Amino acid sequence: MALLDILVYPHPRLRDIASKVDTVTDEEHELVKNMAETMYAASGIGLAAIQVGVGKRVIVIDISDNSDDLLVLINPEIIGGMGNQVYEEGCLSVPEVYAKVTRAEEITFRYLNLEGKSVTQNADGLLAVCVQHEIDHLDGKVFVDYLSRMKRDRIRKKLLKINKQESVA
Ligand code: K1U
Ligand code: ZN
Repeated sequence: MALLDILVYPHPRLRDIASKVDTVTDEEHELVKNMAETMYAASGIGLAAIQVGVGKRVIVIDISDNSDDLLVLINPEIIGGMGNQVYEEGCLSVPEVYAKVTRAEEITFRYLNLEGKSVTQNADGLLAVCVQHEIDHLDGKVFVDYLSRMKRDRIRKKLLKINKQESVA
């Protein structure tokens, strides 16, 4: 297993649109293992392949208290949504920034599991937020896109400054 580098906003590859996986092979199994390891090491509850520079529609999520309930979504699609909820979101690609985002409260989503089988599932609360946040990543969208231009610019400048300091240190 290997820890992968997480791209930091405003990295241009976070704007890439991920491609569908044709067949779930050993390559996807290996990617999922490494993504899960990377997510747990970073104390995250989700990670999309785009965030580690891989343009495939693959997501890992674990919202359990003990980090022992990994959900793997391949080619996920939201097929239904109801209501609204506001949640203070974070993102491993936007370190130390938290902001309220409004999303659907309840969703129905469909995906392929690691065995390549199609699964349809309902979610609400944090899982619904996380699935929507991660699917956004696969479509080149970051949660700060929901904020005002002023807030987004402030975050962009702050992270560019930190990145610059880290690259000369
Ligand atoms: O970078 C990511 O996409 C992962 C992200 C998932 C997420 C968290 C909260 C709301 C929406 C999506 C994170 O894991 S951020 C870090 C984190 O562990 C966390 C932040 C807020 C609440 C719970 C966890
Ligand atoms: Zn994120």
